[in-house]
Amino acid sequence: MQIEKIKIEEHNHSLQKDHQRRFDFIAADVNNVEAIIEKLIAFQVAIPSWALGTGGTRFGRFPGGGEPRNLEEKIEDIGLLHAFNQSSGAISLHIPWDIPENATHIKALAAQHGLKFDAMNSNTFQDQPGQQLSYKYGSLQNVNKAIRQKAIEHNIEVIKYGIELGSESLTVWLSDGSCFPGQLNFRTAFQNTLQSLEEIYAALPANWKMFLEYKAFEPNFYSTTVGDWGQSFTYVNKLGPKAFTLVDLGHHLPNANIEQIVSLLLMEGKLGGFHFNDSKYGDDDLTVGSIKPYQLFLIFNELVEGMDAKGMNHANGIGWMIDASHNVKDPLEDLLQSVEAIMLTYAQALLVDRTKLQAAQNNNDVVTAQELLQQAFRTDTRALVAEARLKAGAALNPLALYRIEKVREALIKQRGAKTVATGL
Ligand code: LRH
Ligand code: MN
Repeated sequence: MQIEKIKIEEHNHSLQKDHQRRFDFIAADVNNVEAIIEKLIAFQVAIPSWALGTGGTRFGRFPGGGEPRNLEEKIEDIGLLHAFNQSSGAISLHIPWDIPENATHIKALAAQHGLKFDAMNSNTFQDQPGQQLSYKYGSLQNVNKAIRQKAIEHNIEVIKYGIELGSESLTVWLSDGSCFPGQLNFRTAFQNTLQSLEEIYAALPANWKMFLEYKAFEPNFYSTTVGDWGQSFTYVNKLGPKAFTLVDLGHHLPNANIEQIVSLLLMEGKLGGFHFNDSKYGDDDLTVGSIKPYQLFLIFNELVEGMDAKGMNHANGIGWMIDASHNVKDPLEDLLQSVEAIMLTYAQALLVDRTKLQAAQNNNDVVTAQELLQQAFRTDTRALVAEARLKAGAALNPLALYRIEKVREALIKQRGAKTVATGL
């Protein structure tokens, strides 16, 4: 399904007057509004290929209908999102859930929808049908060298798919760890994992990056071999200049200060990418900004401050990706909401008066420093983000237009009510 340009123009025309009033109101208080709009237009968030279906939990899955049945339809769905907001211009594939049988065809189809291929994701956390060398006790950490070798070869195969598609990065998330004390020798697990990652690292093309994603727990519930930022940071420093740490917001222990982690990884030049989502308890993979919007703002505040301090380009200095799953909402509506939350929060972080903040910090003027951040967080940036969409040829209100155009109904009519997408 595609959305015609005329539908977007008619929608924008119907909302233009209201939008202009709101935009003029906020623009009056923002001194570099054009520069901010340009940054918002350039900022693209990669959509995970595994989050286009109604995911589930071990307790149940409730497909909502019209889910993509293959990689082509997944690319169409992400193309649709991008047509609505012009901020979702990349797709992140997960192998083997989304093997591009005909890479040339898939690459051309994505280009038709204005999509690039962001990080490729390997999968050594599931055994494939008939797999003899099981990952039950881990993959790159496994005490069995043949199993480690199998996992290394899988990652190198994923890099090959990525090269064919024009991707330039590999995300490695390992479920490896242990469920009980005594089950694992932590040092041996670390050394096996490092040696295995070194073989994968050696297979990276010169212009590629490796993102090592950490996670505190699940599916292992006593230890995880890449369990926190410190462990990931240790690995990527030992691996070399093409290895970076990936921060998935849902992979932290309760009350972790993620914005401080982000600030230090950026300072060390080892922050490679993000998996944006939100959570209240564990790795809940909920809609971005739906539970802890102020934490998301504080993270973007550190990102803008840290990237400017290093002269990094906001749009392509770091891998911006969503990693969410949808149990009760339409996946496309949920992804539209997540992209919107990311754009609104990035805009708020761009509004922070950094000169005044630095002065307040240097004078230990805690109240002024706090007020400067909260002033930006309490600024309604919806009209700024909408103006960026308008200028980029997208919809002023993507979610409203998605509903008006009855997109899900059309997808159910086209694909059926019982289709189930590969992925989580
Ligand atoms: C692990 C994770 C990882 C993906 C998977 C789908 O929890 O965040 O990024 O491979 O979700
Ligand atoms: Mn993730």
